[in-house]
Amino acid sequence: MGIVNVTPDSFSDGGRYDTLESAVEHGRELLDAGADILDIGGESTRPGATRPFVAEELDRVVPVIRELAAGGALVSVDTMRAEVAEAALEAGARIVNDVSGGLADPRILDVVAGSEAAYVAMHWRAHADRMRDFTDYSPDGVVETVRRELGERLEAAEAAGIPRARIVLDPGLGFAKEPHHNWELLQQLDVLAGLGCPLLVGASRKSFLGTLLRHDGVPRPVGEREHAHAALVALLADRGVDILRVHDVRATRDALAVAAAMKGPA
Ligand code: PMM
Repeated sequence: MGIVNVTPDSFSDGGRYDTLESAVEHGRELLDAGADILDIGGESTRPGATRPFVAEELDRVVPVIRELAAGGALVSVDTMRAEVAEAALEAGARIVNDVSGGLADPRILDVVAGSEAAYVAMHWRAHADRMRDFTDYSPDGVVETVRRELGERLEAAEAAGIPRARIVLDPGLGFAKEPHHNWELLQQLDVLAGLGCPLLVGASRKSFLGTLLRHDGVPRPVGEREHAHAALVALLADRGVDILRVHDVRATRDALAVAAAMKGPA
């Protein structure tokens, strides 16, 4: 899944693709590099970000989705809002990627249920301006707690009428998580796979990679985390992850090719 952030303020690529032309061109580049899915988002979820108005979010994503879907791309919309999900589906999106797992705007579950779309439910606890206050995973630890809380979101989605076969789960790396929480979740993805749905993982350019690579106490800047991410992708190849949400599709494809070659002929 290649990322197209149509936002002025994303932590990783804010402002680079915030016009229709640049976003569509970027989407096409990601497809050429081997993306199977394009994830189009109009709201930055970086820690501390403030939310755009609904009209702003709609203006950002709908034209980009319409154009890329019309060109034959499998498009996902990255939104927490029912209204945006509905407009995106009308414009041709076939996946709703909801980082809040239905908590921010529960009506989004009804919108997806009333469509044929797939639904990505990510583990989430609070909006970006407050998520740093929600990193306590005691007493059970992050893996067990995320499994339980994601399980609740899965139940809510099914109760709203979304069949389990259309639901994908995501540990939500970096969302109300300290760096060590992200590593524990990555180490024990099998626990989340036990919930019985495909898994999506989004680690690309995230700050826990920057923290890992810090030098003299300074985290590695966002644009210089790609090699570490490619190494992670290669190591995740055998861990039952179904969808990787990434900025650099080519590096991801290369890492997967290396991992496949090391496994030997099928
Ligand atoms: N991360 C971001 C945005 N959307 N969606 C899913 N399903 N999983 C993620 O980990 C995720 C997401 C934030 O990263 P970005 O600003 O680089 O898009």
